[in-house]
Amino acid sequence: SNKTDCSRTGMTLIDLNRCFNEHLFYTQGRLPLSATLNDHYMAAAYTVRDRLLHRWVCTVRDFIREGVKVVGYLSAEFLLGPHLGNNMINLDIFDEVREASENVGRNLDAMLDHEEEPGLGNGGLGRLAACYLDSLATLEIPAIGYGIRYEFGIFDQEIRDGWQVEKTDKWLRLGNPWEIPRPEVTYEVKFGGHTAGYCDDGGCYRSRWTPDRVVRGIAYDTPILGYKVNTCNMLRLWKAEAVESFDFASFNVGNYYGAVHEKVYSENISKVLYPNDEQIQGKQLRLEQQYFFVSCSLQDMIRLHLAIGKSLEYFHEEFAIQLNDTHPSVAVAELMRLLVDEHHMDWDTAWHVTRNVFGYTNHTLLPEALERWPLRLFANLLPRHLEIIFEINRRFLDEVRVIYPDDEARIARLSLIDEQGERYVRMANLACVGSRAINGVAKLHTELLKTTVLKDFYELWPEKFSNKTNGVTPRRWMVLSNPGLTRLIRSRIGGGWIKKLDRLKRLESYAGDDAFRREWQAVKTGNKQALAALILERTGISVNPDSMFDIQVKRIHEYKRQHLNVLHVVTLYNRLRRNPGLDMLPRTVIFGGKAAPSYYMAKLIIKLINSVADVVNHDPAVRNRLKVVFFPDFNVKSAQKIYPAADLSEQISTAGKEASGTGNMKFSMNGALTIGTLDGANVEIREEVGADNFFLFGLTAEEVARIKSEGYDPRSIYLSNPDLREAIDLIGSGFFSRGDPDLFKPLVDSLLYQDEYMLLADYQSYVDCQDRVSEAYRDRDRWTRMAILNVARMGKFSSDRAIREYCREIWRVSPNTVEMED
Ligand code: DL6
Repeated sequence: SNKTDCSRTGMTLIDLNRCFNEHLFYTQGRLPLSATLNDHYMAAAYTVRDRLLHRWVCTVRDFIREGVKVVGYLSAEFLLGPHLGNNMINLDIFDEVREASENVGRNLDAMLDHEEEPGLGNGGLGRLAACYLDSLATLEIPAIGYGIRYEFGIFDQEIRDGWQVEKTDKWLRLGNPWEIPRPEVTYEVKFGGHTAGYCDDGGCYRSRWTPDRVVRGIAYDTPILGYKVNTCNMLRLWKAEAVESFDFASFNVGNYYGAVHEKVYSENISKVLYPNDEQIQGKQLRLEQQYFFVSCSLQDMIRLHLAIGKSLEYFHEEFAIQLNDTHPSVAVAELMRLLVDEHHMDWDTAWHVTRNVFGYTNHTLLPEALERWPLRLFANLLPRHLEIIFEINRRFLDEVRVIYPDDEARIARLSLIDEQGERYVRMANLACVGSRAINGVAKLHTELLKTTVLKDFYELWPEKFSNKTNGVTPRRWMVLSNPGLTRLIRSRIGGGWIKKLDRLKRLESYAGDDAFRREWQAVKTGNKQALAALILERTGISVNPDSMFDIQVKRIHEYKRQHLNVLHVVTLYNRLRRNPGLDMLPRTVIFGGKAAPSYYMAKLIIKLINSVADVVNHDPAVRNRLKVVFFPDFNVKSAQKIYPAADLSEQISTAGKEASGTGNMKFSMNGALTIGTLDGANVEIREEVGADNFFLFGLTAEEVARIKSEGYDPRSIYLSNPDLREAIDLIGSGFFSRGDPDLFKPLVDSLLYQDEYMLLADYQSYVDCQDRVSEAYRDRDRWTRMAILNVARMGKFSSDRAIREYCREIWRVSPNTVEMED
């Protein structure tokens, strides 16, 4: 019978209790008395997972039965964060599972804390992919996320003597109850070797690729359930294995190491996530990773397509594939190879399919983050793809020449190959040429793309370009992480906003309501107390929950300007030293974020924060009016505790550098006010919440560009601003480095003699703005009113809105309601 036994996945407390105990016994092999925290966590996870799988099989059944168009989201990163709590929310069984846990004598929060998070991403780009999976499922859009099952995700960060130390993230150590290995879903991926031409039976000239290495990709599937719907999509991650895991020929001649070499070599591909954010390293293994997961994913989509009995000519009608940045952009050449070489399609038809199936999202304007691969490296690893890229380029440039005859400079810029000096394959150009749609991730970012890095492509194909401002999921970033606020909002306007975030607007009328404001403040205070306890546990620093929590958490990067925030801290400290009796608003300035292991300046900024913290926190003259904290190992799990506790959100990048930002949205949704520049999505946040409810400072992107072009001189600003000079000189003097003036010299010199990110130009405006922040915070009712209005006006920044736009304007897909069979 295809009837599902309902009680097996029932949603009542009785069903959950029974299921929990059964998993404890039959899955973990434990009696209640001997069960460890991990056993309980696993039993809870499997209990929840059963309910996901029930919905999953129904969703997959519909994929096949309905022949619906499916989104394939290709991303080298998915920064999912812990699953248990989120799945409980989406199944709407949070309270029941809490009770079932208590019934076996285990506190749910301890289990939630115990869960290892899959940190398969660096920051914004990977977390965005995770939010989008949540929204796709919630909006009942058939979708598959494709990526890499890194054995080690983003490193764990420890702080020793103020410095970042990286530790391997062994997230799979205790097993992963959320994934289903699919050993029968595997594909072979070829590397290296050479190509040779031949004539096929029909007399067509073709190219045959003889690789010198073949690796196998194995699928591991994670169910992704939508909020209060039956749609349960999947995230399919590929693990690399050797095709032949043991070379008996080598073993038989006594070469044990030779025998396992292939296995080790192959498995390396999915071993570890590259920890660079907005910075490329150009390592061959990285290109191997990209090609490996792209090839497996395209082969998988082609297999699914053929399984429903359709011809590959219609592939683009059944799938819409999104390239999350250029990391998967080799897909353009790989799809052409699969269609032409393996499925014997003619070039023009294959190109028509390819150009109509892909969309490309750009996530950065920073030149150092634009991917390009040395031609030699590319040719050695993917010789057939290079041939295909040359052919695409030849045809493309012929078209360009017709439109822009004699404009050789433009042709050189548009070419897929960079020919100045050493030759490179330009991955953004490949993505643009091979995609039907190109988008940026915030209004300003999209405009800057059109006028700077992708200007030539915009002039060529303006119709391909659109903006899709990022969004974040309110399920994880409000309901799960801020239960107090969720409860309070529900008490006034119900829960409809969780799926239709625009409905938060209804809170506006409570901004002037005294009782509501008191309750609001109580929620915030509770969240701050919880964070204070966590800070004490992680750093030994005790902070005062009555002080203003001023927070900057994000990757450490010079363009994000954590050191501008430090300059403000030192300025406040100098004021206190100068005037010990100063009536200063007490502030706790909290930083968190990882630095790429090879990014020296970013690591030095972490050391600077910790060094300043050490001095300020121990100076008796400060009398708790200023505290500085570096929160170690910022990740999704800690983020869920940090955003809800913030009063002030620091979004202070140099205008024109941050593509969008998504932390800015999470803070604001949790009732923090923003101090920020007109950069990325800050511009739109300010538009939505109103200029009066946003602390704006700094140069605009246009001013930054103009001043740069006219010749920027940071030293003259330093010389003419006594407070700035005092702050920089104190750092440079060795005051924060036990008398060593050399420690922070590279940072100080980079500010004084280069200041690429124009901290000095924005310093005074920032400090003045911070003074206005302090003033506003003193009037607690005014502040709370502003915070309520911020939350009420965050509707636009739900990832549901963003995904609806992608569905309508790029993917042309529609929802499919999944019915459960019972
Ligand atoms: O779009 C998601 C996120 C943006 O919010 C950030 O502003 C942007 O910095 C980030 N970009 C990257 C770039 N990585 N690459 N390439 O992470 O994307």
